[in-house]
Amino acid sequence: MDFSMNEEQKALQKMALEFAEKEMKPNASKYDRGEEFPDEIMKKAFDVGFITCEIPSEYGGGGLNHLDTVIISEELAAGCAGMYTTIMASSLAFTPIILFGSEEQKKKFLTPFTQKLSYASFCLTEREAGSDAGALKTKAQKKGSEYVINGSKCFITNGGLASLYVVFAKTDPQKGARGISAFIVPRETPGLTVGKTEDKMGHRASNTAELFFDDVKVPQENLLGKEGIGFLIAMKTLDSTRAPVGAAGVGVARTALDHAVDYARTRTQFGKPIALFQHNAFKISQMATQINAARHLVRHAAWLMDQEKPCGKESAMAKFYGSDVAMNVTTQALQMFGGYGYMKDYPMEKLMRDAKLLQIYEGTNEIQKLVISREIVGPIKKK
Ligand code: COS
Repeated sequence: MDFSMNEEQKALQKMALEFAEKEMKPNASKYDRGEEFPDEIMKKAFDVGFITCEIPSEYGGGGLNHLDTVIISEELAAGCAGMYTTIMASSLAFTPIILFGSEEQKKKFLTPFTQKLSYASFCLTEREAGSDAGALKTKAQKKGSEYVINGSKCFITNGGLASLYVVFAKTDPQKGARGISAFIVPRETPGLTVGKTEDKMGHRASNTAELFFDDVKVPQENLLGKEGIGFLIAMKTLDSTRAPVGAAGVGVARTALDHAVDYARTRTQFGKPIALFQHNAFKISQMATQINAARHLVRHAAWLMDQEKPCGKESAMAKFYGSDVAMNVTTQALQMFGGYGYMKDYPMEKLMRDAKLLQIYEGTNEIQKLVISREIVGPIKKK
């Protein structure tokens, strides 16, 4: 086993860390408070290639593998989880095209993202179909050489800004999950409208919106793969994008621990720095150990993907453990700050709010546990 990073990965990590320190951290609070979209930072993120880092190089992207991506994800989320979400949400929408798109679709739909800053959205979730993704109700009816899409989607990251949407819809409602298909829908398509922008607890520098599809017509060339494999496309995509969410958890937790250690070294109570109290020393050790364990799970899942080995269980483990560590560490670290941790003048409360969403999006942690247990237990015949 070799846990060391190669020279390229070290350079990537350095670049992402410097970007997070210089561009993200100093501006994180401003964009969070105003729930403002960080246009300026995203322009810079585009220029250095983060937004298109996963698009294969033949279409103009960075062509990074999964291990590279989780290394970057940790650094960017350590800078600001909201901005990280904006950057990586486009990758979530690129992934189904990368995995299942034809050569023509990849050229036509991925290349423009590498030439000019724009965003993409992955549109699976609906009001009545969150964890139960197979129950989605948006329909796509074949009429001649077109599909006509009707329905709505919610909680769509980049939803209000995207120039391209990957939309999951039922082409055969009788067939349940096997009746779902995936479509590439450009923003300017008539009938596609953006609804309410959500006012969120955390990740406030990211845009989350509702979408409506009212007789939205797309040519049959925009179908990804073939009819009926939409659910498989969504699941394969999520298998490959969940480890980066775990990595984001590691990044958020790491920043919280760094602040807590700095504070504990300098804050004096009862005549000595609070880091010298055994209670805090134990907390610091536990937080650091959890962060290390989460990072290993994340990198192992990414490594499996790069080897094209099965990784559904490991990706789910990386996602749920990494985000649980973020929640636990931010809560413990805030507690060490006492009253100061609760105040908006300090970075701790934002980190704790941001950690929460990592336990929910890209599949709740309860869904991750279901995925893991199903693989361990295997099929059971009901009596
Ligand atoms: N890879 C390949 N195929 C998969 C798969 C995977 N990871 N997961 C499921 N499938 C296949 C199954 O093998 C099954 O195929 P068959 O119909 O050929 O038997 C089909 O998909 C249906 O699977 P299953 O019966 O397990 O579906 P369920 O409705 O029970 O749901 C979960 C499965 C819960 C895992 C799924 O609904 C899920 O991931 N939900 C969370 C959605 C989510 O993450 N939303 C976040 C929004 S995106 S930000």
